[in-house]
Amino acid sequence: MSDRPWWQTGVIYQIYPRSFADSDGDGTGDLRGVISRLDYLNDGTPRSLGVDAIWLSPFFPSPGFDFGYDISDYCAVDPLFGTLADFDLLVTEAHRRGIRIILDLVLNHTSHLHPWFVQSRSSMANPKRDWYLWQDPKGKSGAPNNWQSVFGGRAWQWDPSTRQYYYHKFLTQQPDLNWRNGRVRRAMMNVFRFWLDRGADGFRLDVVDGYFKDALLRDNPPAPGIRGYERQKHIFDADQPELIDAYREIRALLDTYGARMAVGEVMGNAKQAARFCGPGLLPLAFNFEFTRQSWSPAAFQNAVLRYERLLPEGGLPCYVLSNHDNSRHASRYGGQAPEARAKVAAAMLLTLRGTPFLYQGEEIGMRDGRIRRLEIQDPLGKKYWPPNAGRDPCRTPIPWTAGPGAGFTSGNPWLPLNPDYREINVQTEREDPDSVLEFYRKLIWLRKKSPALQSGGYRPLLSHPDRALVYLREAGKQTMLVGLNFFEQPIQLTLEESLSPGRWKKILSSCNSQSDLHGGAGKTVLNLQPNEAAIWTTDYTEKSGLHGK
Ligand code: TEU
Repeated sequence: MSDRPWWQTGVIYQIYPRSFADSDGDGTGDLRGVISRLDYLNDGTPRSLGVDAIWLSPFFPSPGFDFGYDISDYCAVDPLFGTLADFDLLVTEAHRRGIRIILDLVLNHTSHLHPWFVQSRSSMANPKRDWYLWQDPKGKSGAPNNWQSVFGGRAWQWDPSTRQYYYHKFLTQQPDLNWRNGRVRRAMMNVFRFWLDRGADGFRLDVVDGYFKDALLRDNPPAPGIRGYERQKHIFDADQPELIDAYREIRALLDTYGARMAVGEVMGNAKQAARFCGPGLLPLAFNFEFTRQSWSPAAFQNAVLRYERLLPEGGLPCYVLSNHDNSRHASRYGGQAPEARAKVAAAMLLTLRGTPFLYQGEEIGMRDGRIRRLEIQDPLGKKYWPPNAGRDPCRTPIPWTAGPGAGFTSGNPWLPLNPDYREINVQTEREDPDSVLEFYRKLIWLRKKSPALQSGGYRPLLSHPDRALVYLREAGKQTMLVGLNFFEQPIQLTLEESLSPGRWKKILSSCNSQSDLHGGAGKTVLNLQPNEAAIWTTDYTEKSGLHGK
């Protein structure tokens, strides 16, 4: 249907392998578990979810202090998740189904047990010393500057053996690499090549705006915030000018392999994310604004309008509602009818302009799990409990069935199953035509058939921004009208903008309502049921296939 690259038209699904599917009964998910669930993700028929690519959180060798985001070997598979042969099989089986594979490259830092760091810390004369950021003590505190770790405390660790500090943006077990060292940069490019040569279709780049730090290591200025890291403006420990050249080098390398992509995890704000993506730079960059919004149509409308203005020509939005670092949006937005809100959120994510990323479990309306103190695994939770249980609640195992181990494992799951897994699980929802899962499935398959939803223009209808999100998606002769009611009451809107003449057939509704519209000169009255997500089109001919079944 489209001559655009797959990452501009497809739907991408994040898999956190540890919690997705366990094939060997050790209580932890693995690559063979992912293979066993590929038909669920996309078997080429509308019975499957229909996603176009999967992003796998790290499965590389790691001591696991940060659950795989502390890597000790970039070019292997941790035995916990399987073998390189399992990865090769996953690529083969996924590609056979038209599913592309995106790997999670953590290139800002390694594990402290990576051989590079072990050598670097062994002596000041070691050839790898300058692969990391070492500094002499300074001033009273000793730390070279005021930089803070994202995980709390100073970002400098004293190493008594060589009597210097090393920099770590995250845990002390995650020393930052020195990207200004050409050997480091070449080693990073070789990591890309290793996985591209094995068939990877793209990469999610962890902390992509953190690779370079100020050469003079200047103190960050203060900022109003609640704790350490948030109390600074991150103008010297991230977001350095050299990033652009590095992104150009990465993009050029990807382009030599054809149709390969990268999506940057930008810790900064939407303005920085917009700056990093576009022609010649990162193909995509996450905009995390949706994870920070209240449940309000105006809040989402403003975030979208702002971002559409910020993006460079050719830049594509990349919104997410949930991921492995944030509370699940079905819990965040809750409300009296969480399933209904989950469907409205899904319709927004899957019909706005851009490439949508889904997080495993959101398609069944999965909530955050309940973690007792003794069950906490995440270092953030261990450090800040109570009240912060860390990220474990959004990382609990996927419930596939209501049966033993929720179909996730035959062993003892590494995190507790959600208490509601007997009601909220894939099998139960596949048998319920009104489930969240069925609505995601219909949306994704509708999106596949609609050039307007996949890659059309975006035109907001702003008559009632505080009451509903209403917008058009247009491509050629096809126009889709999306209406999202965020409230528990029915609403009636009179659209100031006139709709093209003719009958606008409602082809999808999250509550199966049938109210069609009639366009033409003058104003159109649009009705939405409580918490209803609805899509209309005038292009509902058999040819278009837009019948929403
Ligand atoms: O996260 C970077 C980031 O933004 C997180 O520090 C986030 O703020 C934190 O998880 C609190 O919610 C990436 C990975 O997604 C995260 O899982 C890793 O812990 C982190 O980098 C270090 O690699």
